[in-house]
This record gives sequence, C-alpha cells and structure tokens, in this order.
Amino acid sequence: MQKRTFLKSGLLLTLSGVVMPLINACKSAAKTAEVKSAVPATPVIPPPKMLRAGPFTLPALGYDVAALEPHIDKMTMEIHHDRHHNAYITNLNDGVKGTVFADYELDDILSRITAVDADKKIRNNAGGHWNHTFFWKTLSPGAGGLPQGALATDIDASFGSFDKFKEQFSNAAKGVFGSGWAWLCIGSDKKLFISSTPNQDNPLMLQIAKQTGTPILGLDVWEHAYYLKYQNKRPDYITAFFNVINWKEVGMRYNNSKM
Ligand code: MN3
Repeated sequence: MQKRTFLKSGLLLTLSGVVMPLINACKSAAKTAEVKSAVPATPVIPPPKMLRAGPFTLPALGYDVAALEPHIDKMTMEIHHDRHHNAYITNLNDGVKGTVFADYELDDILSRITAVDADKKIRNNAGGHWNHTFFWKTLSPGAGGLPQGALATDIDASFGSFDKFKEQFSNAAKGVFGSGWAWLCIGSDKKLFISSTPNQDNPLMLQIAKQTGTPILGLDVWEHAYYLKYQNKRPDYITAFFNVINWKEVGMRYNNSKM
C-alpha cells in the first residue's frame, strides 16, 4: 500500500511538475494569439493616380475676415483661418514626411487613412486642412436664404421641407459631443444624408467614417469656431450659420456629385 501511495504521489508530482506548466504554456500562447489577432493587419495602401508637387499651403479666405459680421465675427475668422487652419497645414506637412503619404494629394490621403495611424497626426491634420478649406467656401458674405434648383427639390423630397432639413441638420450639429462637424452629404446611392463626425474626421475618410459620402455642406462646431462671440451658446451660432451659407456653392457641389 505504501508503495502504491508513493507511486500515486509521484504521479501527481509528475502531473503538477510537467503537465501543468505545459497547460499553462498553451493557455498563455492562446492569449498571445488573441492579442495578436486584435491588432489590425497593416493595410495595403493603393498608390494614387497623381502625386502632389509641393507642400500643402494655406488657401486664401476669398473674402475679408470682417465680411461675415455680425453672424461670424472678425476676430474669430482671423484666428480660425490664420492660426488654426494654418496649424493643421504645418502639422500635416510635418506628419506626412517620410510616410507613404508624403507626396499624396489630400483626397487620396483621406480615402486611404485608417485608424492604424498611431498618433493620428496625419488623420487629424489632413482632416483639419480639408474641412477648413471646404468650410471657407461654404460661407459667403450677404448669403444665406434658401437653396435653389435641383438641390432645393431634393432637400424637400429627402427631408420633407427646408425647415425640417434645417432642424435635422441643426440637431446633428448640436449633438456633436465636444469637437467635430455636421455634414450634408450625397451617399454612393446618390441620396442626401445628414451626419456628424468627431474631431477633424469627415465623410471622405472611407476607412474611418461611420457614414461615407461626398460632403456638400459642413459646419465646424469646435468651440474655436464660435466661442469668442457665442461662448457656450452653440445653438445661436448654428442659427447664425444659416445666414451665411453660400447655397450657390453648395448647389454646384450637389450638381457635381450627382453626375
Ligand atoms: Mn475649425
């Protein structure tokens, strides 16, 4: 009996000394595999059709910094265009250096950039540059009013009326938590839709945006866009935005996107 007990305990010792470490090793290998599979594979980035010749540069505003008064004030426009937008461009030029995107046009960067942009420097600043370039052209002194032509008809058909569209768009802009943008876009099905994106993301970021499409109208709801004049009253800024929308430009974007 004593011999059998000795054998049994020997067997148990063997089990705990050899088998258990083996089991544990297998478990930890499985865990490592799980962690590895959670990291997305490096994306294959298709080359663009054309390469960019020089660095990104700050586009002119196209109107005087005071031209949108009283709806958007002069100092906000100055700081927004000359400092914020310029900083996105400086950081974008710096961010793409030595990367696959070094010579890519902005649209090609946006459509190819993925969440695997470790420090998000390219994503944030490419988005920042595109969004602001688009925003300045969306605004115009003495503008506002109503959309015309095919866009007006489509807005009525898609949202019920212009007022209902305005309400939905305003709600999307109010609903952005923290910093971001509200958009009116045309989807791949050629239908209008309203969406919002956080930070400097936009609907052209095919690998990132929840809803992708071609923006025709966009509103910057970062505090830097309105805080000097409106402080915490973002809804008042959104209402004021409708007085300076360049519907002629938005209508042209609509017509181009529908082709
Ligand atoms: Mn801004």
